[in-house]
Amino acid sequence: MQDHQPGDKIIYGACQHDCPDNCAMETLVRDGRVVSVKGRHDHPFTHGVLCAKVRSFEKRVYAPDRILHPMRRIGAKGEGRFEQISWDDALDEIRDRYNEIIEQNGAEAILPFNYLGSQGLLNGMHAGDPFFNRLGATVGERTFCNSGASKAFRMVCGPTGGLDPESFIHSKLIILWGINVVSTAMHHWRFVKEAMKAGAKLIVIDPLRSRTAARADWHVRPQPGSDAALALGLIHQLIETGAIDVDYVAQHTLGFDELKARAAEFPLERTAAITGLTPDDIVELAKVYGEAKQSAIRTGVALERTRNGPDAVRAIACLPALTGAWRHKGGGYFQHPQAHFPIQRDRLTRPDFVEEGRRAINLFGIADALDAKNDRPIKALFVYNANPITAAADQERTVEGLKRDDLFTVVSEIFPTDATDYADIVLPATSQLEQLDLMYSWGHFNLQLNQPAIEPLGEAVSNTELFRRLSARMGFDDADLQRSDEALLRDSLDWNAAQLEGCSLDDLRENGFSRLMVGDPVERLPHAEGAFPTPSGKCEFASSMADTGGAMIEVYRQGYAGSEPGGAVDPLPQHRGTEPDPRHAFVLLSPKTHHFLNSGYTNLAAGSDQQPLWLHPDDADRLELADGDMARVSNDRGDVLARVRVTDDTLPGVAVITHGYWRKHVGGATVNALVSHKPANIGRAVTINDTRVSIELSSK
Ligand SMILES: Nc1nc2c(c(=O)[nH]1)N[C@H]1C(S)=C(S)[C@@H](COP(=O)(O)OP(=O)(O)OC[C@H]3O[C@@H](n4cnc5c(=O)[nH]c(N)nc54)[C@H](O)[C@@H]3O)O[C@H]1N2
Ligand SMILES: Nc1nc2c(c(=O)[nH]1)N[C@H]1C(S)=C(S)[C@@H](COP(=O)(O)OP(=O)(O)OC[C@H]3O[C@@H](n4cnc5c(=O)[nH]c(N)nc54)[C@H](O)[C@@H]3O)O[C@H]1N2
Ligand SMILES: [Mo]
Repeated sequence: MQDHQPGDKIIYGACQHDCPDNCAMETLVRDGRVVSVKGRHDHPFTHGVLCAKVRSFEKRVYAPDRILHPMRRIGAKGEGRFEQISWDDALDEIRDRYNEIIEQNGAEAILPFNYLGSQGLLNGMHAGDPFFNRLGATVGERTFCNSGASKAFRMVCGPTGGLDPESFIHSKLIILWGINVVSTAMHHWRFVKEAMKAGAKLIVIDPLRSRTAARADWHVRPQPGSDAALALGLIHQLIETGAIDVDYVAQHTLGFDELKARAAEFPLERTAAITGLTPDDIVELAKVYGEAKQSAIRTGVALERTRNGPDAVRAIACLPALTGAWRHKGGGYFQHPQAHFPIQRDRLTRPDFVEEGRRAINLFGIADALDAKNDRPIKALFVYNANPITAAADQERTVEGLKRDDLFTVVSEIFPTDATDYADIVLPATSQLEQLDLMYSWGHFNLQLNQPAIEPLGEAVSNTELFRRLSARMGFDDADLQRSDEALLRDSLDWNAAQLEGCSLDDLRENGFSRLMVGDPVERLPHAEGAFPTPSGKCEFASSMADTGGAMIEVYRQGYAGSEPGGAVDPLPQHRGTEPDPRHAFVLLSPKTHHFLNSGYTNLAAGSDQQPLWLHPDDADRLELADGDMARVSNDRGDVLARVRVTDDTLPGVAVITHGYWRKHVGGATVNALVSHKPANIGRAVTINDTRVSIELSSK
């Protein structure tokens, strides 16, 4: 324990990172400096524990490589050489260049690239939306994460938070499906462990032996992208063996006969052939799931990342309604609780500034937009809360685009990333300890206020302040563009919503967090009596939202998760097969790295100068590659050098390079040089886990 001294202050906050857990933090401040950052023990979900990354958050805040002043490029693009300039000069230059571009090419030649570097309601994804919408910029469509899975889930169950992650303690069977909870949602693990201590069985369904899979009672290892077939095969077995809750199905579901017919296309042998599992495994899995009525399923974002991914989520979402698991404590499915947070996205984004027909560009495919050969290439790129080089597809083409002399790039950042190296102007951003924010969570049902613990370092500004400054400099007079952080706090949620009964900003200032009024985490049975928030009020096995690909759920033009109608999709889940590519022997997965947060912390973590390549021993033998060899991993899009780790943590034919490494650390391309922008049919989700590659010994 840190000794407290007179004058010390404890400030309540909440982690900003793009992670479901959204930890409650307390910062000890002495003489205006952070002494330590700890987890709050009284938080019902995160319980005083911070992850390995955030435990030393003060090191991140005071890191020597923090960007603290505005800078102008003096070297070539990519070199990363800058001179310090004043905020005034930086804002003037941006205004002048934007006005020039608007005059010559139109405002749609300007594109914001942003995502969830901060996931605060103030400083996160929407911080710049009103500014860019007012400017007339192209709308950046952000489908990096969960946009397919959340729509798929909603097409079946509607916008419901589903099973409370805290009520997993009551489960007798827990299935963690395509999620590595121990690394990516570690605070949920405590609840899973508690259930296991009380006798629950844990099944992990994952091609890889992740940290979570290694702790399972049973690790089921299907081929990547085969989960829709597996879930449909399970549905077929459940129906065939009479393991379904006939009464629940009759009262609370829609389209059982159609689902039954679809599932009949997945008899044992076919399901086994597609998934690589044995028929016995599939029979056993259906038996265990059918028998355990108190069965909880959680899926990760990873499950959506193939062309079959969203349909896998749809098929899985049918399971707890078929067995009637929703009737029982600890029974059901947890996908995403966001629907319960009464976020007023229209107030945050001002979609009314966007006229009909405004261009929208999917940011995962930014390489196309930056391509000089594009009919209407982007002339100005504004990056904040994101890193287009590490997050998006087609890294080499993205980098080529960023080198264009006629592209004016501004990057607002905390650290000198690969992306800042290509900026014309770099702007310094505050860390979470230097800013006010309101945090929702995508892993539990608590709202949290993050209060600033210290003054901004150097000349860093929060994203809200950044866009106030830019709006003023552009001469925009709409009052919303000058909203104070306090006004934004009030606007960001519907404070009169039932979920916020008894919760006010004053309470949050005092206590830091408040659980949403969505029922007791232990007693709560959200769908015991059906009551699904779908058009039919039922769990829709055959979705009534299929004619718009689920897009009707997100009709607002907020550049969020695919706002254009998605086009009709099959009302029922289907396994749509994989596209064979005979030229490349390996499927490449790029899951999260335990010690990074996407591409964050990479500069602070040891050993981030080499990307690991996991290879199964059979493949390593065949390719004559040994542990520690440098391998060249390649396809049409690029080449990546990575250090071989021979391990049966992966399957034969499945190679792995974990996500988040920086080009400048590894001295070349990172994994996104190999992935393509090929959106899935639902939510235009990314399909990065369909990537195919060849592997050979590198001469380097
Ligand atoms: N430590 C850490 N935590 C993080 C992050 C981080 O970078 N680092 N990132 C945060 C973010 S933005 C997100 S979206 C979440 C993601 O959280 P997760 O979805 O848990 O993330 P991943 O590690 O990408 O994937 C989890 C597992 O899915 C498996 N998988 C991949 N493809 C398939 C498939 O087709 N079928 C099945 N059954 N399994 C598959 C992978 O092998 C992997 O072990 O994590 C958040 N938390
Ligand atoms: N191959 C592969 N590609 C992937 C994924 C994968 O697993 N594999 N995951 C996908 C997923 S799930 C996601 S969510 C995306 C993540 O993509 P991004 O959201 O782009 O995530 P990061 O790469 O971490 O970049 C966030 C940047 O924001 C900066 N930042 C943080 N807070 C602030 C702030 O308050 N202000 C400003 N101005 N900047 C800030 C951080 O320093 C960091 O450099 O990547 C996607 N791409
Ligand atoms: Mo994500």
